[in-house]
Amino acid sequence: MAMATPQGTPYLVGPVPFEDVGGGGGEDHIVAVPPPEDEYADIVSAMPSTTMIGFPLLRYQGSWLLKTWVTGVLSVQRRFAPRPDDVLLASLPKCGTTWLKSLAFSTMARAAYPPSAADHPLLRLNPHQCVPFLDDLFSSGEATKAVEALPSPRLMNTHMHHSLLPPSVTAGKCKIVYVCRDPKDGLVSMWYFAKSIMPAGSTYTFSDMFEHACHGETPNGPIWDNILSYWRASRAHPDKVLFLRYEEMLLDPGHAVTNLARFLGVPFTAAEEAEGTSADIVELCSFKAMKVLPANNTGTFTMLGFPHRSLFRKGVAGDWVDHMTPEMARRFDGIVHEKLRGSGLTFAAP
Ligand code: PAP
Repeated sequence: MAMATPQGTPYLVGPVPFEDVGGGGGEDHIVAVPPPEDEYADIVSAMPSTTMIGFPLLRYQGSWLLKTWVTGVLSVQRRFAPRPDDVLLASLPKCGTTWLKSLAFSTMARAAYPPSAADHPLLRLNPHQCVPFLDDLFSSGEATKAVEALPSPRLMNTHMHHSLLPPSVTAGKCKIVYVCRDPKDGLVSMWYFAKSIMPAGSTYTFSDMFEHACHGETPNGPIWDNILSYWRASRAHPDKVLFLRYEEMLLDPGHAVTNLARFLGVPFTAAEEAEGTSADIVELCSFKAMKVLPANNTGTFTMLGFPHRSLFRKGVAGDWVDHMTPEMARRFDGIVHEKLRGSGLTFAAP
């Protein structure tokens, strides 16, 4: 968004689509230059490892990280310099990241990009091209600079546990919005995502992935630790960490957007309410509207080589019923229930 200083010089106000201001190069911005592997080689080589769906996972500070994101996470911990007006979106993979990116971007940037405008960035760009993903980008010095050069307020996202974030972030320097989803549906979503990039002839099954998940071995898992880390932070600092639930957002997206805007310090004005701005945001970011856009149903991300359309599969709650036996669901619910015991957070009763 271009504004004018009192002297008349134009300057940018964020959030602006990352793609438009230096994250450029289309999907290729994801891997701009080789990662600084040498710098972290000793730390990385000491990390315990496993493999899930053919992807190497490394254990770091209590979390399982996709090997491809490890150098980025280490760089975020050492180099990310938060600004007071930064907003960090956080989630487990496959739990509502894309939707939250769309909603937060269109809410924060609505003065520059009215949600009903025919040239809204989300009509031509994938939400991931608008909001930079730190864990991957920070593995590249060039991409790190692009994030640093973004105009304030910046909007970014991470899959890291809250406990892995740099102390400057967790000390409340910036606001964090976390979206959590029934872990069973997250697993089903991950399965379809994995299938879209699995090598032909792979014998890996949903049951194999389920076993890994029961042992906490999923990207950014254990699932319960990732969720709990943000749940506790939101309870301790409700003004700094907002905890959203995907299922509640589906039930009442209008309420979710109003709540989000208020938390981010940009509540809808009476005039905006009268004009239906929040409803326009809900519509712009709805699964139905986003799924049919060329930016979302054609093309492939360089990162992990997955197709854009894999991010828009069904967008519903409860799809696990068609993929897990009642026994699997009971077992997984039981594990999660035990891990969350005493936290005040619950999913389905086991
Ligand atoms: P990511 O972590 O790789 O970015 P993420 O966006 O968190 O993925 O998860 C994708 C899920 O969000 C998909 O769920 P499904 O497989 O169960 O269908 C996808 O359909 C859902 N999703 C994406 N956009 C929306 C949206 N606008 N509204 C509701 N759900 C959405």
